[in-house]
Amino acid sequence: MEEINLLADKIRNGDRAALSRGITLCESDLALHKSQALFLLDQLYPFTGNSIRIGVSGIPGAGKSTLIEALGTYSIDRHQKRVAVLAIDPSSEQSSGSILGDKTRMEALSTRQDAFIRPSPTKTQLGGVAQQTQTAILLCEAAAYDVIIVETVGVGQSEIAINHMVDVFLLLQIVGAGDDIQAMKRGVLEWVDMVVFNKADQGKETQARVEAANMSKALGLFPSKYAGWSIPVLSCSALEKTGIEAIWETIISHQLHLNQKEIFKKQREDQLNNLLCSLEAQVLRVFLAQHKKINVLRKENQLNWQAKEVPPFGVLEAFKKQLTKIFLEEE
Ligand SMILES: Nc1nc2c(ncn2[C@@H]2O[C@H](COP(=O)(O)OP(=O)(O)OP(=O)(O)O)[C@@H](O)[C@H]2O)c(=O)[nH]1
Ligand SMILES: [Mg+2]
Repeated sequence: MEEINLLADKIRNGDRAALSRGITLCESDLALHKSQALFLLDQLYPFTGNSIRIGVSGIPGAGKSTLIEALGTYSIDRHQKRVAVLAIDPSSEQSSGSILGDKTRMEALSTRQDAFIRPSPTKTQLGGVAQQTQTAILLCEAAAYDVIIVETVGVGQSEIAINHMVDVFLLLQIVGAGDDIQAMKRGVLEWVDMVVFNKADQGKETQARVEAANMSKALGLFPSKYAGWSIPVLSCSALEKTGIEAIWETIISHQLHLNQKEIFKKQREDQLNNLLCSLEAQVLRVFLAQHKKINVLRKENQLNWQAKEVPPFGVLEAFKKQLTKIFLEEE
């Protein structure tokens, strides 16, 4: 594991190529890489946790990437932050294609020395993109990025995943699109910490303020995620970079709120626990897939129902009993 120690040192020293290699290692399905990735994570774990983890969600074309670029550039220029951008693309779970794909290039931000941009992981057999994004967050923190922004397309499942890995979850709406109703219907608001109406430009500034005020009123009827936090609704133009400072300040006051209410520590523990459970399930799957006796049983069961000697679903019930027997014998 000497080379992994070296990789960990390089990541901590801000070597971007090493950080990319580390993230790729954590995305790999190879057994050797899996062990190396866990070792790497343990080397880096003491240096994680010192960032603001921000999730940005919204329908395709809402302007998520444009906003992340504006917010990232702002936090580098005005607050001397180092910014990492990651993406969760739920479509890559099903195919190796990616709907975020090239659109996550963020040209202006990507040229900055203090920014690191990583596109969505592609499909893997074991982990899933949520788990891979969580390990990428940890690696970026160890590399001293202090603002980590995760972009995801709003399609339900990915919003739940993102909610389990960030401190603040920002829902991006488009002025005039009537999304407020849509979002409420989908139950997304249960996860949201702040809402921003984007594209408040080209004569739509007033409309944006009206829609934000209306949504704010409607949100007052919803119970908020944390006691004492009423969901702020803002407006901005990611393109013209207006309203960015207010978004940043809201993120900071949300962070303060979590700290004051002592929610922050618990939430971070839950995030880690969530990741460990997902990695543990992966270890179990690999273990079971390689277990000789279990594999013999599975083959037998399959042959039996294919020969119509037993009903296919009843086989599973019998399988459960057979497994219990195997593990009792092994104890
Ligand atoms: N007028 C206006 N257009 C914007 C604004 N922000 C983004 N756009 C435009 O909206 C389009 C989509 O922007 P993106 O930032 O790629 O949107 P996205 O939400 O990341 O899209 P996906 O990654 O495909 O889900 C682009 O043509 C942007 O130029 C804005 O504030 N005002
Ligand atoms: Mg995008």
